[in-house]
Amino acid sequence: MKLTLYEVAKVVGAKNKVSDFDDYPLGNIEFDSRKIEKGGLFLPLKGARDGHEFIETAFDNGAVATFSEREIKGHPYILVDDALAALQELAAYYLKKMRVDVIAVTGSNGKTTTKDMIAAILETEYKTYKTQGNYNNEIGLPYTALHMPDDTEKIVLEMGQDHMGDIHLLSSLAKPHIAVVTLIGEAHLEFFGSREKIAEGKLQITDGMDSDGILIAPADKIIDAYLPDNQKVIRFGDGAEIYLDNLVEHKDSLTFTTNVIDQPITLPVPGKYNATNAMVAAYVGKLLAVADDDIVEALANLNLTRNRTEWKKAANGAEILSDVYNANPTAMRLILETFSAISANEGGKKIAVLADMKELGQDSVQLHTNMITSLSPDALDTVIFYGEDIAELAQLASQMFPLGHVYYFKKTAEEDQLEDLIKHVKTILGSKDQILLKGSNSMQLSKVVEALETD
Ligand code: 2GN
Repeated sequence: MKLTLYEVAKVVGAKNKVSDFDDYPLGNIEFDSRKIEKGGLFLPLKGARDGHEFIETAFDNGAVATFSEREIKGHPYILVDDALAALQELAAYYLKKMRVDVIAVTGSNGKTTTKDMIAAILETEYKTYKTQGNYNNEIGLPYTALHMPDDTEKIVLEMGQDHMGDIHLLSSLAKPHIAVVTLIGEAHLEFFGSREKIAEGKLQITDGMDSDGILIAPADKIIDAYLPDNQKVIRFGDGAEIYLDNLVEHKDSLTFTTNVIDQPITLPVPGKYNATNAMVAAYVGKLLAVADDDIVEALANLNLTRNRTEWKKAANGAEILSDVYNANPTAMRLILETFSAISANEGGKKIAVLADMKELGQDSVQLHTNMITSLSPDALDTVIFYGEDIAELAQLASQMFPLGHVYYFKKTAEEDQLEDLIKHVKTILGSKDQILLKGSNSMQLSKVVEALETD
């Protein structure tokens, strides 16, 4: 990170004496004390637990300084009113200071794919960085910006929305030059009540753009009312400025032509929506002067990130919210609240499958049992637990839910009941149901997702 402690203190308006800080370069900024490395800067956030409780651990792990919302003794710190606001101010400053070109992507489905495609294309010509995992919220996006390599020229940032105004904040912070809106999704899977509201929220992606900004958006009438009048707008889809005109689907790939580029494009993945996403990504490549051959080659060799927080479809029609990437108490609490807030389908159940979060240290069992306050029998029909440290949470939940609505499957060094879990989920999962899966990557819930997707 090309920032000194003094510079950080100045940018965020430290309330303690800035001149006390040495002018040395900082290592990475982290809010998870497990990730701090030598020279790092710790950022205590209020997650499922208050990050201030972990300041000592951060210094044990090599931090040189921390942000803090209260005075602390014995370590260098930057006193601020609001650590999250400080992170956001710092990220906005850093993007500007490093003069990187920002490409922002939002949309209900396919934003991750589109982001990966754009990054793959830009990488052929520029030093490119992109959002990792699901770091697309008010914490993840500034974190991403502060983690880009020093020589980054283009940054592709995914912007997610859970509430109205989220994208406004992210766009104002990142100030994109090019913004892409993929699809406007189904209302029942989001928390905005209507597709209009979803569209309105997503179109806030232009709020931080200058007049030289370019918006790329679907030819979906629903967004017409929210289009900016001071930026260039390019629509895509049937009858729009950019479109697909010859799509051939194969089992594991597809080929298409589009008016964006003179050569046919082949993608190593199936699905028509992927062709649309690739066409949009190719257009971004053209805007940024990437050669046609490079665009075609980047798309042909695409490596997509799998198993992120995204809605998928089970073979029987059930909706799967798969989130098997991030495992920390905050992320589990957030996804449970998100899943609990959406309405069930008519005649459908809501089922949660929760597995162990790894590397939580000596407090692990406690950090799992704390999740009980995010489990409500009003919002969830059935909860299935899998792992070892999560067993006590399963016990607590079984006292709260009606009989037969809580299940526990073991995974210890001696015994692994994953296959039994898969069989059980298949027997109870109806075609109208919605199912959430969440746990550490190493718990292999992705196998459950795959099993449900394939039959
Ligand atoms: O949802 S997130 O994962 N998010 C990241 C940004 O992009 C979008 C997704 C997320 C994670 C968010 Cl939004 C916010 C936070 Cl604050 C976090 C997060 O990392 N939360 C974490 C904890 C909480 N609450 S990480 C973490 C690790 N920690 C336990 C609590 C916790 C491990 C730990 C355990 C014991 C000790 C120290 C650390 C210990 N120290 N014990 N004794 N001394």
